[in-house]
Amino acid sequence: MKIHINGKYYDKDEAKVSVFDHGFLYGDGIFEGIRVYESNVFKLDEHIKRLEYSAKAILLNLPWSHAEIAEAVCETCRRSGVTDGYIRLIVTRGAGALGLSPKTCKEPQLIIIADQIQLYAPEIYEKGLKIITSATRRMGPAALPPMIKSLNYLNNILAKIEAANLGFQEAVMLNNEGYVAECTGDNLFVLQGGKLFTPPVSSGSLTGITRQVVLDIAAELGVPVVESMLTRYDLWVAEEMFLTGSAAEIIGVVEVDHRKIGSGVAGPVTGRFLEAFRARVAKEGTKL
Ligand code: PXG
Repeated sequence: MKIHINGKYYDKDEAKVSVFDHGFLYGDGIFEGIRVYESNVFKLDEHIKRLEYSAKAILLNLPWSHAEIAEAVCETCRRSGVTDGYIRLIVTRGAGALGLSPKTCKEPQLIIIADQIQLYAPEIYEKGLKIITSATRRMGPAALPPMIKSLNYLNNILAKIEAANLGFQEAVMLNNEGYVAECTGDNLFVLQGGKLFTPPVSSGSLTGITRQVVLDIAAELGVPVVESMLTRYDLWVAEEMFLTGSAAEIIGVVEVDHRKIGSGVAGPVTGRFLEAFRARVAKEGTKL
């Protein structure tokens, strides 16, 4: 494995950032989680675009062009021998003096790791996930816009811990108004009356790239999609439900807050979307 840090490649044990990096001290930074399938980096341009938007939103000037970042991602995969896996791309504010102000941080750090990820055991994709709603609300756009994929994940981590403490692997997070936003690391879809429903990004969720792929697949399959505010009730009575994310891909949900969803196994529409998704990732993407 070779890790990219600002244009240089290091062995795993040699890849280090300063303890004065504001990414470490304050969570002052942004990231992307990207997948590579059969030597194709999936939706690389979309991920870099979102990274650029995140950077703009936190007033961090990226000293690298879109093309340079794309090449660095591919080169990290090549040097790490990763043809199928997970790419973690991080941009931190860089090392500076103690204190919140980013003014003393002169050089942002671009870190790229290519490795493996398995969020859920393979059988969960057939059996489906059981999840709960967490009492921890999703941070709202007035505090920290959830569209920014920032290094501040404590909000989501607290919800994840809450779920784990109750024996569940994932949690639904509501926004401040009590509408469904998303899960801790995934967007969410429900099927009702032949239509897919998903909270709009304005509910306070990440502009998920897998979410967009699902919208594209829905158009292709002729399944209508409605982006509307959802309540917990809408989840409880859903015919099917699934989560989407670069790490989780498309995973069926079979129980929410102890209410069985559909027949209690991952539903047929979920299956069709997962199949269509797998067909896309195998052939689309930026060639290494
Ligand atoms: N919401 C949140 C809060 C996320 O963090 C998604 C939705 C799905 O977005 P994408 O663009 O991936 O479809 C995410 C992304 C991990 C991991 O290490 C988490 C994500 C992606 C990759 C890895 O747990 N979440």
